[in-house]
Amino acid sequence: MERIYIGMGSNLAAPAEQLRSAVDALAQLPRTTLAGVSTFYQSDSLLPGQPRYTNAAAALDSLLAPLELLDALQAIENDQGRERLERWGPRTLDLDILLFGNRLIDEPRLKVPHYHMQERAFVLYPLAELAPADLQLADGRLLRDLLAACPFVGLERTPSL
Ligand code: A4P
Ligand code: MG
Repeated sequence: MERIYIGMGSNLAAPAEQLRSAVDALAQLPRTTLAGVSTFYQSDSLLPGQPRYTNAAAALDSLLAPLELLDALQAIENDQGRERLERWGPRTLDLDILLFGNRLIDEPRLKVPHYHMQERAFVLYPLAELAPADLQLADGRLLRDLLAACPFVGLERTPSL
């Protein structure tokens, strides 16, 4: 059993509803227990001209292998109507594997820890609600140091239920 943290984001088609549906789908994954869900947060898109995002994090305890989990997450994205028209385009649902146990993964389809997490308040602050205060990433970085370097700016808590 490994502890996995998932970053969730949506900026189309009722984003908070999308995240709620995604949480339900995560809870149904085989050989997996949903261990927690963060507050939902709204923020502006990193790319101008897109609708605002709603983001959250989820914690899973799972026996799935990393690529099995990635396949399952992409199936959930597709079920919720994700269309990959352009990289970084608006999306009904984006599910990213932030951390997978204590693994460093560098495969063509999967890089863990997730490459941009350190720059993104909308990833780090939800994650910090679920992870232990002294969490150390597989590459040695401390979550606390990433948070200290990434101000809580532009995030707005939003009702999650
Ligand atoms: N992939 C590699 N590593 C991972 C991982 N750790 N988790 C591969 C999940 N997937 C991973 O992802 C492209 C490919 O990345 C996958 O096929 C998988 O094999 P994608 O989700 O299809 O494409 P994407 O989301 O358009 O690209 P990317 O790089 O994931 O975009 P980001 O970084 O997610 O940025 N602003 C706010 N406020 N909130 C947001 O959530 N998100 C984006 C999208 C831009 N601006 C935003 C937000
Ligand atoms: Mg993604």
